[in-house]
Amino acid sequence: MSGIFISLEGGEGAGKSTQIPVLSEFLKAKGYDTLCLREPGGTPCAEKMREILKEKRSDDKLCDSAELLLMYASRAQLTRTVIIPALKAGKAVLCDRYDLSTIAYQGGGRGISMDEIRAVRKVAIGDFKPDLTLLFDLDVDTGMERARARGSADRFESLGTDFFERVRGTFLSEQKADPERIRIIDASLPRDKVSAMAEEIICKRFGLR
Ligand code: Z5A
Repeated sequence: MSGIFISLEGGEGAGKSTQIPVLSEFLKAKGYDTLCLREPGGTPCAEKMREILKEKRSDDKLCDSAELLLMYASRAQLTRTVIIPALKAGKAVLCDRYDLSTIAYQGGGRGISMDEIRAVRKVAIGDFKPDLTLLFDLDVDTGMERARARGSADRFESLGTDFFERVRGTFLSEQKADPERIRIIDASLPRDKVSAMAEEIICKRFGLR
């Protein structure tokens, strides 16, 4: 595949969605045709799964296994019908969250074992992974404050501080285990500094000038 696949990861309010259009413009200026996606979602079917995943309801609470399976159903659909064809066409694909979010949220946050996650991942996407993951790291309180300022909370945003501390801890330990592919960015910095750090990492990783 001749394209490049970059995922953006981090806790809520870390600034991923803010950076995606900036990085897309940056990559366009380097000559890439870009495609910006988000997870869960990104195709009409996967967006329906996203709705179920984000909806807060008291009559039929989503159990942890259903949540895991839906995350991977959405990822399978997006990966196989959109991401892989785009990479084959030479595009730069930027995705707001990908597989590392499942390890952090369903693994670290919910407590689902890595053996179970690996088994479902194998069916959904096999060994496919991003070429580069930018991990936007931010302390939980600041992230929650930023997200709260946006308005009403969805099913994930309503989870407590302990949950998000576990998520952050898992992101950081995964980064330590694979530091070449997962690159950390201090998301507490001003937006333009965050963009500059991300652009520098992308240039080094893909040999861009
Ligand atoms: N989830 C999961 O559990 N398992 C999975 O496998 C996957 C996902 C793929 C998707 O929610 C939820 O699904 C997510 C995890 C779960 N839930 N949580 N939490 P989403 O897509 O709706 O939301 P999100 O991915 O969590 O994004 P977010 O909360 O919108 O965060 P963000 O995109 O990183 O932040 P942002 O929107 O760019 O910025 C937030 C605010 O901060 C905004 O007002 C910005 O203007 C401001 N901001 C941004 N950057 C800065 C800087 N540098 N300084 C100051 N202020 C800033």
